[in-house]
Amino acid sequence: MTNKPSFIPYNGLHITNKHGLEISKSQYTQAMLRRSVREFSDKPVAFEMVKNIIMTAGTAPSGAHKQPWTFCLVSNPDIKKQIREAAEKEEHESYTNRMSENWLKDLEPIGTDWNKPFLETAPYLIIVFKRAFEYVDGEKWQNYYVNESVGIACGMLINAIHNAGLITLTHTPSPMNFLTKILQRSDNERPYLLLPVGYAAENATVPNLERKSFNEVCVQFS
Ligand code: IYR
Repeated sequence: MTNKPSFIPYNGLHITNKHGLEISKSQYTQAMLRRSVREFSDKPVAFEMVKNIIMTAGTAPSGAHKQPWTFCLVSNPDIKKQIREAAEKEEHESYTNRMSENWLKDLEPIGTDWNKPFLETAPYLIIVFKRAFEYVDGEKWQNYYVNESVGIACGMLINAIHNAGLITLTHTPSPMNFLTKILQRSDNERPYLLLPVGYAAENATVPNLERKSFNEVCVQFS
């Protein structure tokens, strides 16, 4: 590995203004159709499709280009079952004792509870781990902006899942240390997010939510 900068010509997309405007509109239209869906079909998903999706997420920018992420891809039914059982145990405790009254009230319109059947129904679970540091010749070497880097990669992952016609939701059992144990991760990796991936169940429903308008999310300084 060299530390000297080595630059090559930038070879991005070459798109005209007009076409760029059309593309941005159709991307927005497509993004508006993305929803967190909790009812999964057990219809199989091609491994190649999930592989492409994960590799797309891995193109995310990261602090000092350290790419501080590991995507654990689980399709093994025994491991999915172990994850479901452990997640539901934590979630049951959270919904019963840990979450505030306000928090539970905020979740009412979304209709979630401690039951997580999708952890077994979805053909794939992607468990994203952030890599806090690397071992280099047995020594700890810190990574940088790990939360930002992994957060961006997860956003790209979710978009890629949606663009391939699949569904997901961001499942955040808390605490999620059990994933380190079940997936036998090293101490430089910390669980970050769990994403079930698959097709929507027939007649799946989603909460009737509205998204903020442009003026609610953007303050312009022209
Ligand atoms: N982690 C729990 C609770 C939960 C919390 C929020 I904030 C949500 O937007 C949805 C769920 C769960 O996954 O059910």
